[in-house]
Amino acid sequence: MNLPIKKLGQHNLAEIINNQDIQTPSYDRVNTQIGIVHLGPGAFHRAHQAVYTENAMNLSGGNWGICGVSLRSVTARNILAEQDYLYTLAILDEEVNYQVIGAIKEVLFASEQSAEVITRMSAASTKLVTLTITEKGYCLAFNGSLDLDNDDIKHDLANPTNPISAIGFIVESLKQRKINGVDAFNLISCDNISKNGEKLRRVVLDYAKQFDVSLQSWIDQNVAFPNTMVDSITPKTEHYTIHSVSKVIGLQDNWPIQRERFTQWVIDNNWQGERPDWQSVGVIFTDDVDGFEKAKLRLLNCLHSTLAYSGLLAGFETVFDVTSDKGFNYFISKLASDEIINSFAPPKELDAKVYGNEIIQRFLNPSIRHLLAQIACDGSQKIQMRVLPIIEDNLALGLPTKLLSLSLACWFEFICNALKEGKEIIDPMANDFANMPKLLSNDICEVVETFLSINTIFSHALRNNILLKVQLVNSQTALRLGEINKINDIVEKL
Ligand code: CS2
Repeated sequence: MNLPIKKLGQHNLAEIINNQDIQTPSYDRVNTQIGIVHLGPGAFHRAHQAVYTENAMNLSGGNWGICGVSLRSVTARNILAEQDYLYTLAILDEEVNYQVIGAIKEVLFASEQSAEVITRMSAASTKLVTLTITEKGYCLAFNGSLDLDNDDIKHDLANPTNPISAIGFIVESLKQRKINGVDAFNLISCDNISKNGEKLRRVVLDYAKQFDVSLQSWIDQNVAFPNTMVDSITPKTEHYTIHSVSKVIGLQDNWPIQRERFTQWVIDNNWQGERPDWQSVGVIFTDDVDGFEKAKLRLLNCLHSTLAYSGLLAGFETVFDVTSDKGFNYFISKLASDEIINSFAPPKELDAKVYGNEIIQRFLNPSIRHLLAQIACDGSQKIQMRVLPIIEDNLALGLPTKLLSLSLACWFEFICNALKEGKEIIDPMANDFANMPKLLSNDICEVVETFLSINTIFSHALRNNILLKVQLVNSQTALRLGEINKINDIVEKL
């Protein structure tokens, strides 16, 4: 049984691992202070932002230790606390590399430690608060404002000093900083949301306004909310990951992270404030985040969701499996070339067609076992960021939408099948779908109308667009009648 990666001084760690191919923290980890609080320290944070911060400290030092705040699950805190918050990053590509990450110095579980969370977020030493809380964590109403009917928001408005939402923790700690004369921290959203910083700013200000307009104004004047784009394919950790990584490093790591080699972080550069030396380790600071963000959300994430729902309908399990199928590869390649790459203005340094082809090659990484079921979660939120904006833009520009409609119809059919088969639907709207009996209808026009009637997902314009309706009905009919495994035949007949 391997020694646990536990409370070891870093020199012990490097000596014990004794393998120059495995990088370990080279900064003075023991004496590095916490300068960042991250809300939602899940797999993606630990594979992406924490690694950039680790590399920045290895290169340039600085008190940029991370305090992770788990809002939903106590697992992260319990497992990582047992190993001094150290974990291994496994980069799986043509060659495999391992790096022990020490950037996370503490993890708190918000439900049990809310006072400690606010103390940490209110401390002058905390310069940045970063977030990966998924689309639903922003508690967005359909018009982009704060959803005041959201259960977590209602709780926090009634219990502001003992919040449960990310927004509640952010505003309460900013209030404490204002009262104590401590400068505000800056907020960096790292979620797959278009204009993520602007959306975060809107809900934070809306929430603060419910209490105190002077606090709202202080936040508006003192907190930066840069937009960002984040990218690295990061499958969830599985048992085989724990076993294989622990065997390689010779220590028991109960929560390593696996990721592809490709990684990208693009941050709006129009803000002041302290930050780790991210720029020196590859983070792109630019004034055109919008171009990078659209390229990534509309190509990688739209193709991901398309493969998730169509691939699961066809019985595939992973991104590699379904992308290796010629018919499905043809479908997403045609979707990208015919209906996505002309729907947005890419940044000047990026060729959209080349970028799209490179993404499909990334999906064909045989070392990455990325479960379609993981991508299929939260579809009601994700399609609003990665599919519907393309349909809206293409309809407005007179560009084709039939393959986008097929992608959307695959999600419809995925939900309908799950309801019929009594399978769990992992989605904030799961209960809503279960209370829509017309989704079980054999009349596909009725099914499409029922989905389009959901006004927290579909705009009035989309709901009443005849062309889209016809394309959705044709697509879902083809899915029900045709052989989904011959998706290229369906694509050609549409
Ligand atoms: C995926 C993303 O689960 C999903 O929705 O599409 O997590 C995707 O792996 C990342 O955005 C890649 O950067």
